[in-house]
Amino acid sequence: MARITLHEFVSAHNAELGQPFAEVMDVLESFAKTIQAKVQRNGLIEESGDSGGTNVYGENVQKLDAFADGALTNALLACPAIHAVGSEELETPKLSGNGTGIYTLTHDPVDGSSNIDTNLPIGTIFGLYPKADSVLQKGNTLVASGYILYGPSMLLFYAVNGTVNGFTFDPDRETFVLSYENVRIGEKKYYAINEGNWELFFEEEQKYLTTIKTSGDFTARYVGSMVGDIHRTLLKGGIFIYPADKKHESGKLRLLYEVAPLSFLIIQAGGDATSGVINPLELTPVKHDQRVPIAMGTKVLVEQYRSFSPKGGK
Ligand code: AHM
Ligand code: MG
Repeated sequence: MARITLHEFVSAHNAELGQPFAEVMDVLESFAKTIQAKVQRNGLIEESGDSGGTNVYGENVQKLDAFADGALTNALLACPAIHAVGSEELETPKLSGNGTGIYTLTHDPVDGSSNIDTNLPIGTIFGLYPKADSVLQKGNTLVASGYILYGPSMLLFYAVNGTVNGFTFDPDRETFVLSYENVRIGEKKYYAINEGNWELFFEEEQKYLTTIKTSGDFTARYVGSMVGDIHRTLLKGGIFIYPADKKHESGKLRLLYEVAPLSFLIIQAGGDATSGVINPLELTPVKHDQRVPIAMGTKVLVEQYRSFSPKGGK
């Protein structure tokens, strides 16, 4: 029997969220296909390489970042279910003005940009919030969140109502089909952190890392694309960390676009997340590009990490 498609799954299992939620998921599916088509032609098409421009953080913008940001933001603004869109690449959030929207969606259109040119996994991260006066909402108000992973196969995972389900793009049917049902976080002990920053790490971080490494129980894995690292952490288990350090007092990753949506998903899959020693979903962003330190993974490993009293969180 043919596997259930994402569209069919949403109608059957998220019916209580009605047509607006189904519309948003349709937009995300369509966007994923557009980006996958570009990613597969990386180096062959115009949207390859560095754009020569910089974003609001002064970082280099890859052509794919700029293309993906426009494609997703515009598709969302045209969706009746959407009230506002915030994006990692946008200076300020955009309002749809359609009068029917009940959701705000935040996205990082292409996360892991430094991996685009080397054909390594990259991703899209999204968080779906109820409409509010501001996009600056606590992660605890998320209705749903998820990611698209552009890897050897394309995957879409999302969390809603306490469950996480994963879908694989089937090129024959040209649609996502259910491949990971009711995902619970794995139990392996992988750790993912950019240890190239060792000299910048605070003492607490160094003590923690020395402890887990001398235990002999852990294996290091680091893609450098958060979606790739979180996907492995979800399926296999482990801990992903991007801490505050002496150079980056709030870490690198953005609360609204990366940290809150992926923390929400990992927690719904039975894991845990911490910003310093604070739950990242309890933090109200003070600005849309706010960065926070983050560790997320299995409950046991996050608890162990927290016991070292890492810095940061506000
Ligand atoms: P980006 O949004 O500019 O792609 O940056 C975010 C990425 C994450 O995907 C990843 O976890 C992190 O940056 C890696 O940073 P580093 O190269 O400092 O290890
Ligand atoms: Mg990013």
